[in-house]
Amino acid sequence: MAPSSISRLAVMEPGDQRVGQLMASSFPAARCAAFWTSATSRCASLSASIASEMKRPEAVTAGGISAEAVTQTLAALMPEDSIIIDESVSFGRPFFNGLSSGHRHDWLQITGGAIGNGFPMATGAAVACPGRRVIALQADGAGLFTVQSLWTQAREKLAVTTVVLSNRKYQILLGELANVGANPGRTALDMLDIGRPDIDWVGLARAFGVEAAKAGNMEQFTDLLQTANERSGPFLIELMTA
Ligand SMILES: Cc1ncc(C[n+]2csc(CCOP(=O)(O)OP(=O)(O)O)c2C)c(N)n1
Ligand SMILES: [Mg+2]
Repeated sequence: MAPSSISRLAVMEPGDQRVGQLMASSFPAARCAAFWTSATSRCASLSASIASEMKRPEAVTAGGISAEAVTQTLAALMPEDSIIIDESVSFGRPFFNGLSSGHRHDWLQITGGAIGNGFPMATGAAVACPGRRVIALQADGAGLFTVQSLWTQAREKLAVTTVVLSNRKYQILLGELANVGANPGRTALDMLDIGRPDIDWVGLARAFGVEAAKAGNMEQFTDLLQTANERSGPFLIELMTA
């Protein structure tokens, strides 16, 4: 959101209906998010009874980062009534099924082909639902479209944990090239690479006023997720996924 929209949002009280209206008018994906919030809340009692029958896994405290290990830690540690924002693009394929063994939660995800709605959706969800922790699973390239949302999260002291999936590339598009049998040259590969220089997500978050730290292995990720859970405001974890 542009800074002008952010300041309009800032004068409203958390939970104010107008926040949803503003989000819907200034960011079309938020309209879909509002729909899903309503749909998922209707399923809450059903998912609660299913979740209570499932055994919650243990957090992973050793080893390298993998999508399965991250899923397990998230399922183990996400607080009751978390709101999960999924813009994990290529990394998070096990997230949806795997997190069903965690506490009862709601799930909001990218609703179409256009990327970049993760950060604003997390921000809007936190404004709409004070008292609940939002956990945003955010691919790095997509996150760069709307990273200024972090400033809103800091200003409004929103309870958002962002996990940036930092592979420093447009991994899914590399996969699409492989799927069509392309043999990309240097120029094509450079277009799908967002390294050189590497983006310092911890520095970026701090610049917007959000506490942040980097996780290079599962021990660090599990520690940082516990730390984030203890915060009342926003926290960003740069998770090194490649
Ligand atoms: C608004 C918009 N711009 C560009 C694209 C094209 N696009 C699709 S996926 C993608 C890269 C996603 O990269 P990242 O978010 O880092 O996820 P990863 O593939 O690394 O998991 C891009 C640029 C799009 N879908 N929507
Ligand atoms: Mg990426």
